[in-house]
This record gives sequence, structure tokens and C-alpha cells, in this order.
Amino acid sequence: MNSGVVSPGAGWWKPANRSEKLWVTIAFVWCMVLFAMMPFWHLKGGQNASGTRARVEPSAYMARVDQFVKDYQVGEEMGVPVVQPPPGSDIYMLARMWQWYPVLKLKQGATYTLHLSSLDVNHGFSLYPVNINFQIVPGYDYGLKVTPNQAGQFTVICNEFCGIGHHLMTGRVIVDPQ
Ligand SMILES: [Cu+2]
Repeated sequence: MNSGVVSPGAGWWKPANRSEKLWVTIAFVWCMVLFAMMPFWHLKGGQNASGTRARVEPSAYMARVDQFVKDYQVGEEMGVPVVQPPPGSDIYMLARMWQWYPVLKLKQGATYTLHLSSLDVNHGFSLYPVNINFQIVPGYDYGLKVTPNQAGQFTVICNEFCGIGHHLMTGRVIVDPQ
């Protein structure tokens, strides 16, 4: 009798069946295809955002955002400043429990460098309804080249659970038509 401690006698195994070998080969080839897709989508698919990253102290990032708001504020929406930066400029949005700050007012067709960072914990930047998602990590400034191609009002929601007020964490991006 065989058990965990008593090994079976010699010759207990049979070589893999031809169809089994075939499936192992297909599975392996498919793994390689998916593996190759990662760099492919990065370069060709526009799926993974290419941008700059830099370390930043949360307080230093806050200072940049404050300066940005001071320079370009044009209004206020529910206590949050509405900021209209000139096309081509560096624009800032910060995530913190539980707010996206400030509201951005952009121009359709203009290119901006959007900086994102968090002041406290991980948050998830999710632009609704266009389905652009980005992980926001404290201590890092992510600079993304963005060109809004549709006008309208977009909502930023947080898709990374960040505490009791997570579901209240919504922001706004307004894109004015050309
Ligand atoms: Cu959240």
C-alpha cells in the first residue's frame, strides 16, 4: 500500500498522453503571448500611462497645489476652488481623505501636464465616465500628459478604499468646448 511515507513501487507512472502534452504546449504559448502583450500595450495601446514620476514630500506637494490655486482660481464649488490654468501648463490635483482638490477647468484639445499625488494614504484616481484609472501614492508626484478630447463635466472618484469617508470622495474636472 502507498501512503505519504511509503512510496509506490517502480513504474507507477505513465508518460503524459499526447493531448495532455498538446494542452501544456498551448497553455505555455498563450502565457508567452500575454507576456509579450504587456510591453506591446504599453507602447502601442495607450493603455498604460507614460509619464514622469518624482519623489515629493506631501507638504512640498501641498505648497505647489496652493500656489497653483492662488495663481489660477476663477471660482468655487461647494467650498473647493475652481482653477482654470492656461493651456500647456502644469496642473495639479491632490488626493486626501476624503477630497480631490481643486476642481480643474480645462480647455478641450489643449495639452496639460497633470500632476497627481496624495497627502496621506493611497487613493485611486478614476475619471468617470471615461474610465481612466491611476493609483495615487503619497510621496510620489506623477506627471501625466493629458489632452482632453471631449467637452463636458467629469467626475473623479476614488477607487481605492481609503477609510470611512471613501464613498464621499468625489472631485470634478470641467472641460470647456474648443
Ligand atoms: Cu478612497
